[in-house]
Amino acid sequence: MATAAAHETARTQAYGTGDATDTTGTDAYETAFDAAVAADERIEPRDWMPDAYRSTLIRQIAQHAHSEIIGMQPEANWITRAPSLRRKAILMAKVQDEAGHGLYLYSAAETLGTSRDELLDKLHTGRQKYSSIFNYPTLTWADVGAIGWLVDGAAITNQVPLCRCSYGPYARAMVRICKEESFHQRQGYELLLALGRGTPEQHAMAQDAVDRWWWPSLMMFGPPDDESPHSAQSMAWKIKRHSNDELRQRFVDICVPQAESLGLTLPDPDLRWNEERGHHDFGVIDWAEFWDVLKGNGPCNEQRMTQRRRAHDEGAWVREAAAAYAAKHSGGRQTGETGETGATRA
Ligand code: FAQ
Repeated sequence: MATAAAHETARTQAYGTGDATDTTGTDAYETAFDAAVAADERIEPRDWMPDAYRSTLIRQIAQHAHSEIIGMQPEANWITRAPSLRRKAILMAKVQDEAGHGLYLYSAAETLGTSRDELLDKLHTGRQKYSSIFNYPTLTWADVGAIGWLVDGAAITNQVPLCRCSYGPYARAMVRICKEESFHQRQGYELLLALGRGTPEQHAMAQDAVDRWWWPSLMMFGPPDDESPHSAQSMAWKIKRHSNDELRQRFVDICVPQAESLGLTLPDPDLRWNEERGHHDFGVIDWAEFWDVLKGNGPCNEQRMTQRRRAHDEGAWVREAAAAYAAKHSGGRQTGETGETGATRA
């Protein structure tokens, strides 16, 4: 672990030269980068960083952003069929929040020298992924509750440590995202609680949703540690703070008492408290299913991508209008304050 003083010296030597193109200083740059990571400081967009650090971040942040916008689809499926005005308003707000998360994350990725257009193109052409979880269907209203409780719950467990990610823009985006995800998790829990305490049919519907979403939620954390090619390096760079298996275990431990309070059963006969480990043991995850979903063979992969490409094409006029508006108003900004620009901004 570098001391703060050592880090400061290395940083000044590297960044203080002011010439980022000076390749003779690469070692000093690298030393400063390593020292900043070791000292738990944030790497910022203009700081020097190894190419592989940059590309790992672009891969992870882009996949995360894509997950947020594709994740709007399964829940949006229920907006028109929400059982009350209150539930509908909540669900619409949640789905809009996911779009917002996508925007923060695409913006964070853009600070690394890529563009949103490029990232979306990679999503649409299958060169970048989105989370496996969104390839499962939402068959009943209870699925909205199960997504909130389990999927948002898993997302928070994974993402709270990302608020301490070494890359500043990603870490800062995660702070707000986690606050909103926390509200999403609670709405799902409250929805399932209402169904669980409802009629026998409603209880059965809630149980069926939990039965279908439990295992895919555990897969969200990624492959087991010994099959996770990126974890070791990402943890060394402090992009990831915990391994996939550590976070999965944390999630299971959180969910067990919550399921009991809901009066619902987690669909795993091997789930039991292990006194020695101080954690719950749980059954074997079907990793063949996980890899198959990643290959595009999940129940909804095709539907999600078709819908995404269609939405992108249908949104072309919005992007053109926004670009025309920005071009028109950038003139006002450069030449000082025009009445119209001022009024628009107010
Ligand atoms: N799905 O070596 P690792 C949400 C891939 S947001 C698909 O372990 P890494 C909010 C991985 O990319 C949910 N692919 O990789 C919401 C890699 O592929 P590659 C999204 C997966 O990056 C709620 C390969 O497997 N959250 O839910 C998955 O170190 C409700 C090897 O894996 C994030 O993205 C997967 N589940 O760790 C929205 C969080 N897991 O490049 C709407 C940020 C792994 O070798 C409604 N991301 N892969 O071909 C992360 O924390 C990490 O990227 C992990 C994977 C933990 C997902």
